[in-house]
Amino acid sequence: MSVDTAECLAAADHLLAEGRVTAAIDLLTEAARPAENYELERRLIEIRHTGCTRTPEADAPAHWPPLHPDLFPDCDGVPEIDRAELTAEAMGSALVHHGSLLVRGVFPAHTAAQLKDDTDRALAAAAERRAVKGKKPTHSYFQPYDPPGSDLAVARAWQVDSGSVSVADAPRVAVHLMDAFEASGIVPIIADYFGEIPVLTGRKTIVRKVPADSKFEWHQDGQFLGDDLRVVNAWIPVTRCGSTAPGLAMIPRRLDRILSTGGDGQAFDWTVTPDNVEAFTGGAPVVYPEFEAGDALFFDDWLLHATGTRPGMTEDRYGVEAWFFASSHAVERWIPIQV
Ligand SMILES: O=C(O)CCC(=O)C(=O)O
Repeated sequence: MSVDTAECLAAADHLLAEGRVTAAIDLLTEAARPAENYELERRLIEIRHTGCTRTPEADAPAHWPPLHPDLFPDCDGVPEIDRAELTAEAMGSALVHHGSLLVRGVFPAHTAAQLKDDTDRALAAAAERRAVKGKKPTHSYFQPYDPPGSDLAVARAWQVDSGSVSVADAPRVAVHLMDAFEASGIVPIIADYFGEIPVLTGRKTIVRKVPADSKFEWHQDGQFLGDDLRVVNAWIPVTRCGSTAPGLAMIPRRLDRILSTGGDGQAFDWTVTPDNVEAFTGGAPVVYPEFEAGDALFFDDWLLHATGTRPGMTEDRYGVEAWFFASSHAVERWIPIQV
């Protein structure tokens, strides 16, 4: 450990002792940004988790979801706006009346390219770690994080095998992703939408490489995220998708319940059969939006969706899935982290 690293860690601890969590995060982020530094990056994850600022439940909005008029009354697909038009009202209106909101241009091209590269590095570091027998190496791009209350350990191998890494396990990726969110300006909008401080889930916020021939599995994330949720997912492909690479297949509707799951031929107990989808939605058309790198789809626990694999697709898709929770309703096992 270099002297600078030791000094930075000590300075951050000093700030934490004074209760200044955000200042400690800012200090370590500034120090970690220029070059890989495992000690600083890893400490950042710990502080973001253990020091996470939360809104007390008594101060959270009494009513959920927030009430908004339908700002997209003529839209019978997915409402779509540009980043400059994004407001908490647009988000709330689209989610509650249409199930999701597509926002163009949330991450610029250079950020998308960096996160794609980060994904490859994180997956390579995870593979490298698995191949090492005996004492495992520490690595900025992959280091399992298993705080009390988390059960990421049970999902990790499956997750990595399917091309995903949680940001809680990828300390350097977390630095880049937090910078990307800061530059995008979406966190204050999500805070406005929640009416309180948001946190990210370190476990279900992931970078992912989705193969061209991925399985198509209908699901709603509310099936497994928990009960009494106040969440929004920023689903952000960092490569173009929807035509030659799988984007997202979805029913562009606000649903009001979690559909029954399991059944013949389903790989997981949280997926919904195509017959059930058809029966429940009355045969509503499935949409497959096309995305440029850096566009975002915002949706919540109710949206019925699947990886949008279609015959003839030839390219993989890279992307970020970032689940924000209203901090008063954060769920411990999903590893809340300050954003
Ligand atoms: O990225 C994908 O292909 C699937 C995403 C998904 O299922 C989700 O965000 O819940």
